[in-house]
Amino acid sequence: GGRKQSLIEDARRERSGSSGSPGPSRYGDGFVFEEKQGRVIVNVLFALTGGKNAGFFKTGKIFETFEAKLLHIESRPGRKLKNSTTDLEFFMKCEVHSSDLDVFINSLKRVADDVRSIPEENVPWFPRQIKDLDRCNMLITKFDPDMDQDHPGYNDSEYRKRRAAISELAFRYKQPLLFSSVSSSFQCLVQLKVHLSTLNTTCLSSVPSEKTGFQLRPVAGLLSARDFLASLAFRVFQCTQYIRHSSAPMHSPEPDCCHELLGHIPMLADKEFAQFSQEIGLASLGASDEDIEKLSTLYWFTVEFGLCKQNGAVKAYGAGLLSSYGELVYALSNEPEYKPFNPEETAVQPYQDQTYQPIYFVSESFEDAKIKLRKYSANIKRPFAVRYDPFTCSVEVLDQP
Ligand code: HBI
Ligand code: NLE
Ligand code: FE
Repeated sequence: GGRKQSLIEDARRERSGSSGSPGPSRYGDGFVFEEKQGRVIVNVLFALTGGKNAGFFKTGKIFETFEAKLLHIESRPGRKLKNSTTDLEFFMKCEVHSSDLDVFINSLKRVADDVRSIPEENVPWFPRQIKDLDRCNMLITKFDPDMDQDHPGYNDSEYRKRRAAISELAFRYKQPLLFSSVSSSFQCLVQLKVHLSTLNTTCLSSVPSEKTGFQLRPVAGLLSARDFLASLAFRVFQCTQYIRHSSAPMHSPEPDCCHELLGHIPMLADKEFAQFSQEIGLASLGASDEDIEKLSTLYWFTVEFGLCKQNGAVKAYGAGLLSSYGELVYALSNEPEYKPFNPEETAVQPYQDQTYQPIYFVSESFEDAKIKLRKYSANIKRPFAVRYDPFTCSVEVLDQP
């Protein structure tokens, strides 16, 4: 798993075990598919190996024959299968006659490899237990020093090598069964051989964990908003370990350990703030893509770039401001636009993540922001409610249909 993945979140994490939509009929692989007027929506995954690129057109023929209505298609470079390397992997969401489903899948198996069919889920997968966070590893390809020519580290091969090594450590990280800040920090220090230019954030995990129970977990880079927010529900903060390029210290569009250390970690050691963060996380579990987008915008304008009144003066509390001297000065300069924090309005404010924000939202107090956010979250439509059980570090799902 891991790396720059997608293929619709790895086919919703390969349908993650027990949860799922109850349906009237059972097909092929033992999966249950939802049937509507004789048709089913199915996610088909397959791979093409050994230069068999013509295979793609053969699969197309099969879609045509079975009158499969294509709803979505994605591809990505292949990975290692048992003994061969696949050239490309495909994900196709389509609608077929339910009576054709088995033959349709079997036909695909004749022209492609590793064919799997997975029913469409009506609730997106989400982690139920803290160890499920090992699967919340979908990275976004953005601000990547290897791919983005504008990245300040693009022409610095030493920097890129170091980043790759640090990423590798984060990819291999597994949630410990019993969290111990001492042992995990020790392990990381040994693995990293204490590279002076790469401050290790895991060894600082004990700071918030002693105050609020928040844990820091190493992550290789920018995660999808869904995975990033889901971790917060478990009081786990996905923390980058690498440092920004020395040529651009005042502002970086991507998170780095300066941002985590100066911005997030002190805030997560605050009880009120930790709760605020966890509540955004809990609200995100199983939410629709639209609601995830809104929650992540709210996160952006509060946790990252929030301003707040204190004794009548406007102060910055957002981590993105605390870690960027350039933007901090700008945000408090009266030059940008300021609006009162109001979740309904803030959630749909377009934002950009390349440079300074043109607009900031100001809360009356931190308490006020928390109350407003809680009200907003309660209105997000989900067919169930969630509750976090701190004793088992798991999410209880209540009144599921
Ligand atoms: N991933 N690692 C990491 N760190 C973040 O701060 C982060 C992220 N993914 C998305 C994200 N922040 C925000 O832009 C919101 O969308 C949640
Ligand atoms: N712009 C911030 C900084 O330079 O520290 C990082 C923001 C990460 C979202
Ligand atoms: Fe951040």
